[in-house]
Amino acid sequence: MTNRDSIFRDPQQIVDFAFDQRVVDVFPDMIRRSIPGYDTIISISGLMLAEHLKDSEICYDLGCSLGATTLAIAQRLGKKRCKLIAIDNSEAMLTKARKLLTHEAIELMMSDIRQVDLQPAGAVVMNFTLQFIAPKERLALIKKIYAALRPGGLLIISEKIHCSETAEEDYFNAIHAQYKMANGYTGLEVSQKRSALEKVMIIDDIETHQQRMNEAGFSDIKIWFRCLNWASILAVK
Ligand code: GEK
Repeated sequence: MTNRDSIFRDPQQIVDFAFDQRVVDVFPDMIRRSIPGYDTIISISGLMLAEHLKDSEICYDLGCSLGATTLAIAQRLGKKRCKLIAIDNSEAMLTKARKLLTHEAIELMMSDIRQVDLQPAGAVVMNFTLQFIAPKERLALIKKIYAALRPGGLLIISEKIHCSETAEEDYFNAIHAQYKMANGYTGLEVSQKRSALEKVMIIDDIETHQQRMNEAGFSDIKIWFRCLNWASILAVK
C-alpha cells in the first residue's frame, strides 16, 4: 500500500529537502504526483536498458531510491543473467528497497555515486538524480560513467530541465504547478516543497546536459522523452 504524501501540507519552517524516513514513507506517491510521465519514463527506460544489455553484463541504477527503474529492467531481462547494481546514499531508502527488491539479479549498494568505483558495464541509468549532485561535480560523474561503459554501452539520464526561453519556462512551470494541484497538492504544498528543494535540486537546460555528455565522450545523444519541463536523454558510447 502507498502512503499519501502530506509532508508539506501544513505551514512550516522550511528546511532543505532530504531523502529521509518521512520521504521514504510516501515516496512512490510523492514522485508519481510530482513528475509528469514518471511511470512512462521508468517503464520505457527499463525496456530500453534490458534490451540493450548483453548476457552477464552489469547495469547500474545511480540514485535508485526504492529501485523502480531497476525493477523495470529486471522484469524485462528474460533469460539474460545480468547483474543490476542499484546505488543510493540514503540509508532509509535502501532499507526499504531491500524489502521491496528480491529479484536475484539485483544487488543494492549504499554508497555515494560521486565516490563509488564503477565496474565495466553495459548500461547505466540515472533517473532524476543528477539534479541532486552539485553542478561542478557533474562532469566528473558523467566521465566516470563513460569510462565504465563498454563501446556501444547505453546511458539514460532523466531530469527536470530549464528551458532556453523565459516565456516557455514560465508557461511550463505554471502548468506543472497545475498538474500537481490536479493531483491533489495544495498551492501551499507546491510552494513549500519548491522552497525546500531550492538549494538541493539544481537543474540544467537540455543543451548543458548534451554538451556535458559530449565533453565526456558520448557522441550519439538523443532526447527520447519530453513533457513540460521534464526530459529523458539517452546516449550511446
Ligand atoms: C526513481 N531514480 O524512482 N549518491 C547516491 N545517491 C544519491 C546521491 C548521491 N550523491 N544524491 C542523491 N541521491 C529514482 C528516483 S530520487 C529523485 C531518484 C527525486 C539519491 C537520493 O537519496 C534519492 O533516493 C535519489 O538520489 C533521487 O526513478 O526524488 O526527485
